[in-house]
Amino acid sequence: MNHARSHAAFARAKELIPGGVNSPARAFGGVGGEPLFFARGEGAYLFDLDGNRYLDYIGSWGPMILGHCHPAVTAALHAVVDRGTSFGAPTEAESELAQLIIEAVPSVEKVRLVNSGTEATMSAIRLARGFTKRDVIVKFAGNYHGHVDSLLVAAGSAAATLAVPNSPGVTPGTAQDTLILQYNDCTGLEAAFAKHGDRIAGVILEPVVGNMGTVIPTREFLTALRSLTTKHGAVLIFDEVMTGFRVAFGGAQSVFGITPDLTTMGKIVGGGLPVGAYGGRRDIMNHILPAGPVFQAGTLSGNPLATAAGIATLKVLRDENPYPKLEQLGAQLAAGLAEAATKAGVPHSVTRVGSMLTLFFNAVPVVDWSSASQSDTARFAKFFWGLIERGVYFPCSQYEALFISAAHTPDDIRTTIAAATAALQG
Ligand code: KE4
Repeated sequence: MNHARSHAAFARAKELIPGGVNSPARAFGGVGGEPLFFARGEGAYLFDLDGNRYLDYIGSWGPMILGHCHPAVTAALHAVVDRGTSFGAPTEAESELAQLIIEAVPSVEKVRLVNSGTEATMSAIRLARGFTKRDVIVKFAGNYHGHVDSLLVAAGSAAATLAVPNSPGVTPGTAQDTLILQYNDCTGLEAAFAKHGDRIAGVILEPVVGNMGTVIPTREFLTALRSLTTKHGAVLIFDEVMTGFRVAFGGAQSVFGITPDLTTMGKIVGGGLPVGAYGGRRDIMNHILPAGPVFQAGTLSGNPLATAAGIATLKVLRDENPYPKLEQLGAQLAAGLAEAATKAGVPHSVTRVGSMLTLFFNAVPVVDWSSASQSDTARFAKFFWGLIERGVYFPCSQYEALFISAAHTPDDIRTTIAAATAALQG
């Protein structure tokens, strides 16, 4: 495949933008080589600058659950763009999107719209601290919640010791109020609450992890989270930026039947435009300015174009219910990838919830970061490029989930499995 125009575009971008990309996830750091530059998307497909067509399994890292250029979304944008792109004043569209979110996610009684998943999680953490008047936030290794200073941290020296920064620019003072535990570790969770329970403002987690590859919580873990946070008066925050409207219309909380106190959202809720949201219990949300004292603001929050795309997307999901189809396509792809890896004699496991899944090049069951991090990333990189050469675009890291859209077909899945089989034999 010819990638000459992507190569030239990358050379130019590197002179203008740090690393030539506006988000490191796009830089192909996990697979080597240079990132592809794209010209357009259409349904399940992306087209790069050199005209190569790919079946797209990144879907903009989750938002494009309907596929690219869904007619309802593009029509909604055309209908509003001539009325003005931003007013910095309330519009009815914001209440319409808020109502759609509240009707879809029962634990959300009130919701605030922001511009990204990071803003949503940053605000939810500040709110949990303001509501409880406590400082400590618990997170889990391998969970990513955006580039929030207090969550860009590494585990302390031993379990249940407070964290240290894992990025320059994050101060020890910021990191010291964060506790990192192991995902699916009920014992560690109980020990942390026993030691710090009266200081824990909130616990934030991905209720299905996508950011170490797809990792599924045990029922015991989710039950322990809910009971311990309730017992100690800590806020349980489900970061559903990725899982919201992805694994089900009501998010992971509707799949597992666990009710968090706050939920953060992003990606799909904006239909590909910049929307984040955080919402939950009315008594907590009413602490947010101007209803309450906890500060949070944003010039473009609830932007008319972004809310139009979000409303159109959620209405299609609500009224056309593509989830049974997404479940079938997900099961078909997961089985096909597992069969291809078995045929190739490659140690692997596949984890999946609905239309988000991961093929781990790993002989052990992946249940947390310590098992995920044993994956064979070199083999993944070879597999990734073998798929690119066959017109299939998987996430450019072993530690990301792939996403199937409602625009994919069973034939697309068969094509993908054939490409994976060939790539693994190569
Ligand atoms: P954004 O600020 O990127 O909109 O959302 C941050 C975020 C928060 N919570 C979860 C569970 C997330 O997955 C994310 C962002 N996900 C990454 C990819 N796994 C976005 C890709 C990127 O960083 O470019």
